[in-house]
Order: sequence, then structure tokens, then C-alpha cells
Amino acid sequence: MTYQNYSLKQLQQIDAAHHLHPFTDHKELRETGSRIITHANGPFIYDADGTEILDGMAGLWCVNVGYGRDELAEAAYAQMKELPYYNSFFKCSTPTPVLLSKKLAELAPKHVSQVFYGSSGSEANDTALRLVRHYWALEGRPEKNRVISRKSAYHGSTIAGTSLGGMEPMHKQLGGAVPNIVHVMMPYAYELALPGESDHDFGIRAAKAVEDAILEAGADKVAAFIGEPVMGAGGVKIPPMSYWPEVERICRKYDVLLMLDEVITGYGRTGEWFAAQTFGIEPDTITTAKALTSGYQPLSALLVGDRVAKTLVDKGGEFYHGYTYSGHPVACAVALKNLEIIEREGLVERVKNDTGPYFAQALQEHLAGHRLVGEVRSIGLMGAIEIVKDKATKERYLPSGSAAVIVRDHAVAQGMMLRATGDTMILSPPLIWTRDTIDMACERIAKALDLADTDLQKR
Ligand code: PXG
Repeated sequence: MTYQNYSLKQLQQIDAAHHLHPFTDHKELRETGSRIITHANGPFIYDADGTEILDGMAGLWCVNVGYGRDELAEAAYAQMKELPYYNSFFKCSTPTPVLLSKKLAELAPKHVSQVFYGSSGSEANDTALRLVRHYWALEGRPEKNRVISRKSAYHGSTIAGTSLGGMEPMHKQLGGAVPNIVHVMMPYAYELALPGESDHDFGIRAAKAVEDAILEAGADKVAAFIGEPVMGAGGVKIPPMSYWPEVERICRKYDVLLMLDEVITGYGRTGEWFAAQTFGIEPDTITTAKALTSGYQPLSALLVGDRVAKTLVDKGGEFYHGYTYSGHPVACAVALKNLEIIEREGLVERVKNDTGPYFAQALQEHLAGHRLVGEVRSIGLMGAIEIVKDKATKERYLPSGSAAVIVRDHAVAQGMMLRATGDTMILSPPLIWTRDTIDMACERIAKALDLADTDLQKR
């Protein structure tokens, strides 16, 4: 690799001189320099100093089969040699997106059998938004074009993704969102449940916020509701089990489409292939990306339910939408091999029956009792740890988010990569983690919490 001719310092200098990173304060980054990850294997990543770090985030919620999979590299190599690129416009196709679509139709919930490809989750959500609006126009109801989303939702960073999302700082920089998108309360019991309110009742109340928004706009104006089954970037907010079936019931009652954003939850993370199955609902569209290729190639797939697909096909007329890399043959070849690995190794079942329950128990046993921890929660292999100043009152350290960053920095120094979002620590490890890896992670996080506690006592 050519980078080996450069020292770490040189790479950091060049990075600072020329590379604008995503979601970054560039002034601050230029003062600290970036951590340069050079290679990875199994559950570990390695930085340019050779430090081994257990990757508790699977990259960015994506490397579900872990690092160093020769089979994926070989699938890409073979496809690049045979046909590196051809488009799927103008009545053309290539074999790998054809076969991947068949495979996805087999894995997806029964009523879902069509796929639209892009290269990122953001692109797939742009497609989803355009598609549901197009659907209602084809049905002769173009005024039914509003979309209901949630506060703190993350649906990507393009203009449509940001507009669908409910991240306030992102909206502030947008200079005008895509019109006719509103945001309602999120199902986040830890902060929003009323004193004495049961989990079940809170879920029903949070779903009622969707109904209120439909009624406020008028059901004849609302195209769809969109949500992440478990809010990921917003802090692994796991809704009560009562929430999604109630949201689905409300959507059906008012003839509003249900769009599920499974960019993080898709392909096994919650212990089923899709979280739609975990929560027992039948969405009209399912946005997927990330773990579709385990991050080895950029690829997204919008899975389209039969209701929407039937209208699109039966009514005809061109849908003026698509990307150069829609159905990229190399990305699709890698996705096919990745899904084969997940199936062959039984990773989804393993999360459901073994590592998921063990992960929940380990977080509870080793971390929930810590003085800094207000709550631990998890579903499958995604989890969160709430950092608080006072367990009983749920009071946070100020300034907001500062304590979690201290925990995160100690964790990384302990060889444990995890993410801090606000005052919540997030874990979303590769699905290849075993019970031993979970124990190792908990040990390192517990140590990081102790060190952070010492720092915070001094403040
Ligand atoms: N939907 C969801 C639910 C996501 O989590 C996207 C859409 C957009 O995907 P692309 O491929 O366009 O990035 C995402 C992406 C974080 C973080 O800090 C999360 C994401 C991306 C970047 C950072 O947790 N999720």
C-alpha cells in the first residue's frame, strides 16, 4: 500500500491540509489531528501506531460480518474483472443486481418483493420519499404528500435525508427543508415517560402523537409516516413493544403508508433479518444499506412493498429517478456474498438466541450498577448506556454531552471503540462477537467508567 511510504505524522498533516471530514468541527480537528485506522481483522481495528482496538460500533453500524473477509474481497475482484460497471438505465441490467433482488425478496417480509438500489442510506431515503409521493400522485391523490417523522430521527444527510430527520442542529444549517415534513415526539421512555406510566402505556401515548399529527394535517393530506424501528444515531432509543403495532394500526386506519428506515437495523442487528419482523409489522417501504454489504462496498436497497410496487408497475409512466450507481455490479456481488456468509454462519439466529440475550445480561450485570450509569438497554446487538450525574433524579453532567465524551476517550484508550451521542454511549458491534468478546467489551467499558468517574469527581 502506498500509504506505507508516509509516517503517521505526514498522513495527519496531509489529512488536515486537504480532507474535509463528515460531521466534524474542522477547526478543532486541525488542532488535535485525526486517528488514522490502517487495517482491521475480525472484531479488531488497528491504528497507525499499531494499537489494537475492539470495534464496538462495527465501523459505523455496518461491518456485521467483521473485518478481514477474504471472500468479500474475492467477490469484488472477480466481478471487477468480469464487468466492473454497467448501468441499469435504458432497459439494461447486469446479473448481480438481478440475483441480489431475488435474494432480498426471499429474506424480506412476505409482502415485499421489489428493490430499488442506491449507494447510501441517504440516497435510499431520497428514493423512498419520492416514491411514496409518486405513489399517491399515481393513485390520483397528489395532495396526499405530507410525511410525518420524529424529533431526533436520523434519515441521512442529503437535503431530503436531513429534512426527513429530526436533528435540530442539522435543520439549522439547512437553509430550507423539503416542504411538508413534520416531526412528532419520539418513543424514548427514559426521558419522556411520565412518573408511574408503564412502558406499554408510554408506547401507546407516543404512537398517539402520530395520530394527532395525521388529524391536524387531515388524513387526506398525509402520504406516509417514517421511522427507524430503533432510533440509532439518536441514541439507540428502543421503543416499547406496544409502539410499532399501534403506529401500524393508526397508519392503516387513515390510509397512510408506513416507511421503515432499517439502515441500521437491517440484516440481523435485532436478531431477525429485519426489525419489522422483530416488532411484528408490515411496512410499505424498508430502507436498507450499511450491513447489506457489511460496509465492504457502498450500497443501499430500498425494499418496496407490494402495494406501492403494484401501483408503480400497473399505472406505468416513467419514474424520473435513479443514480449512476443504482445496482452497481461490484457492490451487488459483494452484497450477495455477504448475505451468504450471514446465512451460512447463522449470525442472525446467533444474535437472537445467544449473543443478544447474553449482551443484555452482561450490560445489566457489569455496567448498570455503576454510579455514572442511569440505564442500560439493548435489543439484539445494539445497546446504550445513559451517563448521569445522579441515578435517582437522572440529572446529567453539564455541559450536555461532556461526560459521555470523557467516558468515550477513556474507552478508546482502554482499546474499546464506542460512540458517544449526547449523554448516551452506544454499542453496535459486529454480529460475529461471541460471549467472550462481550465480556471483554464490558470489562473495558467498566474500567473506562471508573476512570471517567475519577475525572468527573475532580470537576
Ligand atoms: N438512515 C439511518 C437510520 C441511518 O442511521 C442513514 C439513513 C444514512 O445513511 P448514509 O449511508 O447516507 O450515511 C443512516 C446513517 C452516527 C452515524 O453518528 C449514523 C449514520 C451515519 C453516520 C453517522 O451514528 N447513519
